[in-house]
Amino acid sequence: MGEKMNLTFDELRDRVEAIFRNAGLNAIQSGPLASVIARAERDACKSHGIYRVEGILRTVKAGKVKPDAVPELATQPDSAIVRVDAKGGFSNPAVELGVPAVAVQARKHGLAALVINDCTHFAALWPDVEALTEQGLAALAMCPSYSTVAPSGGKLPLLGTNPFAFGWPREGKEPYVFDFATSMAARGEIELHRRAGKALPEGWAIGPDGEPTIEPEAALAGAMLPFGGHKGSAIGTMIELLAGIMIGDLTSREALDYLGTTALAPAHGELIVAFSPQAFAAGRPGDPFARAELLFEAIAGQGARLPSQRRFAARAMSETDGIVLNEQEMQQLERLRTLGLDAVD
Ligand code: NDP
Ligand code: PYC
Repeated sequence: MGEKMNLTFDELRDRVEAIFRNAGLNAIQSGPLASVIARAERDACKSHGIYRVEGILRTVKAGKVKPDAVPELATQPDSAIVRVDAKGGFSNPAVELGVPAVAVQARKHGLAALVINDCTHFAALWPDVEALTEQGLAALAMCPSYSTVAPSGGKLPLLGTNPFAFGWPREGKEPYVFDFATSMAARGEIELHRRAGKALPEGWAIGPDGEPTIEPEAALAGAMLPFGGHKGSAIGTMIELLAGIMIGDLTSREALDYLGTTALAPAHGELIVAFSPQAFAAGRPGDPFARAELLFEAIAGQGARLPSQRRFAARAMSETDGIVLNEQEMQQLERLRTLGLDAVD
C-alpha cells in the first residue's frame, strides 16, 4: 500500500487550496472549498473528501461553474427568508455568507430559511447544519443533485441522491447530527467501490437492464435505488419540491439536462432552515435542551449509537494523530497541483 502520511488539518486544507488557486479559483471560492474537503477527510467521510477535487477541476474546465464568482446576499431587511445568490459559483462560500444572517433571523422570528440559488454543489451537508448548531440553533439542510435514482417502483434515473441533514445543539457536547443521501448510499460511495474494484452491497442499484446489480459500473450506468423503498422515494421527491421547485431553482432532472453528464458537479440550489428551540418551547413546560438530553441518553442506554458518533470519533482521532492519507492520494494531490486544469479531461 506504500507510505502513509499524517497531515494536520491546516496542512491538508492549504494543499487543497493551492490546487484550486492554481486552477484559477478566486480566494472567495477556494478557501471554503478547501476547508469543506479537508473537514470531510478529517471526519473520515471519504465520499466527499479529496477524491472530489478532480471532479471540481473538471467542472471548472467544462465552464459549468464560475471560478471567480462572488456570492451576494440578496435579502429584504428583516425577512425570515434569507437569500444568497451564489452567482454561478460553489455552494460553500454562499453558505458561509448566509449563515450569520439566517441565525439572526431565526433568533428573531423563531425560525428562518436560508435559500442558496445558482450554485454548484459537491459537498456533504453536515458542515452546513453544524454551522448553525454552533450558534445554539437546530437546523435542516437539503438539496437536489442530478438524476441518478429511480423512484420506488420505477427503473429509470429521475431523482437525485438528494442529501438531507439535521442538527440539534448540545451544551458542552458534539451536536446531534444526521446527514444522509436519500438513495441507499451516496453516489460517491459507488464511485469509491468502482475505484477499489469492490462489489456493491445488494439492494443499492439496478443496471441499465432494470435488474438488480452489485457491479459499480452497471450501477453507474443504470439507476441507484432510494433508501427505504417508497419512504426514501417520497423524501427525495420532497427535496426536489422544496429545495428545487419551491426556491425557483433546478430539479435533479434539470440539473442533469444542464450538465449533460454525471462526470461534473451538479448545479442547483440548497435550502437550509434554522429553528430556535427556545422560541418554539416558550411558555411550555420543560427546557427543550434538557429534554433532548433525556432522549439521547435513552437511545444510548439501549446500546444504540447516535448518528455522527463515528464521524466525531474520527475527528477526535485526526486532531490527535493527524489526517492520514496514503501515498497514492498524496501523489494525486501533487499531480493536480502541478498540472492544474491540464490534469483533467
Ligand atoms: P451514510 O449512510 O454513511 O450515513 C448517514 C448517516 O447515518 C450519518 O449521519 C451516519 O453517521 C449515520 N449512521 C450510519 N450508521 C449508523 C448507525 N449504525 N447508527 C446510527 N447512525 C448511523 O451516508 P450516505 O452515504 O447516505 O451520505 C454520505 C454523505 O454524502 C452525506 O454527508 C451527504 O450529505 C453526502 N451527499 C451529498 C450529496 C450532494 O448532492 N451534495 C448527495 C448525496 C450525498 P456517521 O457519519 O457517524 O456514520
Ligand atoms: O455522492 O451522491 C453523491 C453526490 C452527488 C453530488 C455530490 N455528491
